[in-house]
Amino acid sequence: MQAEATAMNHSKRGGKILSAELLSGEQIQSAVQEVLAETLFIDIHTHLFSPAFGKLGLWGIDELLTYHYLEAEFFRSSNTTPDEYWKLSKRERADAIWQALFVETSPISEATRGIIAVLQAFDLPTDASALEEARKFFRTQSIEEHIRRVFQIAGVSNVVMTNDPLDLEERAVWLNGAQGHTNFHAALRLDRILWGWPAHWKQLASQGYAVDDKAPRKSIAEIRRFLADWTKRMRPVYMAVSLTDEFFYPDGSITSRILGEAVLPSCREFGLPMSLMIGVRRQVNPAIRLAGDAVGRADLRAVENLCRSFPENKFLVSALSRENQHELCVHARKFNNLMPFGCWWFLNNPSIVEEITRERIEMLGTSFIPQHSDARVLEQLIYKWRNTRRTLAPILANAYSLLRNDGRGISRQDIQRDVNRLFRSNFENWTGVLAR
Ligand code: RAT
Ligand code: ZN
Repeated sequence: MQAEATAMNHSKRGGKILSAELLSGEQIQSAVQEVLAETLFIDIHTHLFSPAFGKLGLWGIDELLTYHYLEAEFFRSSNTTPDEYWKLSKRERADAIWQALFVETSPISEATRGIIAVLQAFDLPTDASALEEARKFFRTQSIEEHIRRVFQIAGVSNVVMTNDPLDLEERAVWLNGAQGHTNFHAALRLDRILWGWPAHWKQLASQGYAVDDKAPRKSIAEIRRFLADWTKRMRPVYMAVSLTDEFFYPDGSITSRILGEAVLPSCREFGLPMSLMIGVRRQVNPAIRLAGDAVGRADLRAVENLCRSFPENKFLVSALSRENQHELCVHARKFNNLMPFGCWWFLNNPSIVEEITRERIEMLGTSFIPQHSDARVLEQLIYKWRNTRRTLAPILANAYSLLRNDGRGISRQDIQRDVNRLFRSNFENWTGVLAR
């Protein structure tokens, strides 16, 4: 009787598996793939901009090819020196990169393969000797419609931008009124304030905030006033900073003081999480500009101290070093105000994403956010999310197969609930924002 009922549960009705039916071992894999393909994700950290920001929003083939991940690879495969390269126009740089990394070599690295996937998504030649056809295609797109199409192909509904209130171009747009795009959300990025204070406090002073280089108590109140003004203006979904591998809390530095006395109290006041991206080593090779940052292992006791000292604050944390991933999971088990997110930058490669995500599932179940794209150029959403889905499908399927072998049936509904949590509701609940 029971065997019969189980067989029924495994059966397909009219070819379609009903969502509450228990899946067989073979069905799990395709159900996971389908659910991942059909669920629209929230991309919680990008460097994209809504159309209101005009030229700040990057898209098209020349921007895609001059992505700093590809520039780093270009200098390894070309005799062009950085000095020579920076003298070229954007178009000439894109041509040089195409020639070196796509014509003279097979584009098998993660970042180069991504370009191929984007070209293929728009039915453009992936093996052309020049870029004219691709350029013509992008030239004829209108941005609003193109954004809709890219989001649809990428399977994302909402993206979070990175918004620097001290960037003059960006500031001008914000001062002009809200950016008002329902699918783009702001994140108040505080690098120049938190670690760049000595070089940037004057900008706040010139805007009428009574601050000085040492950020004494009086300045702290003024920084909070600045954060309140910008929170009102941007309506961010979180505040954020990227920190070096040497970051520690508390350490008596200006960064530590502004974080603990101004930023975190403001986050509490406005109900916003604080995103900490930890582990960059800035400009180890300044000659290659944006591509010149590296990675270092951080001391994540800083995160432990923050989560314990500020139990009312919520922290979204991404660590750049592979060596920090296990302890980040352990800290998340200790502190429920800590949400690990993403496989950031140098970690966003299938082999490493796989390792990190398996570990997170084993240690945290579904209480983490597996990935963000970090896209700088619109169409990167297509390949980055395609790769995430491809890498995650077997990992999730394996987790469900193990569970099934251990005695718990799995339905498509269960999978849908979990995928929603990982790629949507963990973020929605954490930020209190219900994405549309
Ligand atoms: O991944 C990147 O593109 C880096 O250059 C950084 O922008 C990093 O993601 C950051 O947000 O600081
Ligand atoms: Zn980023």
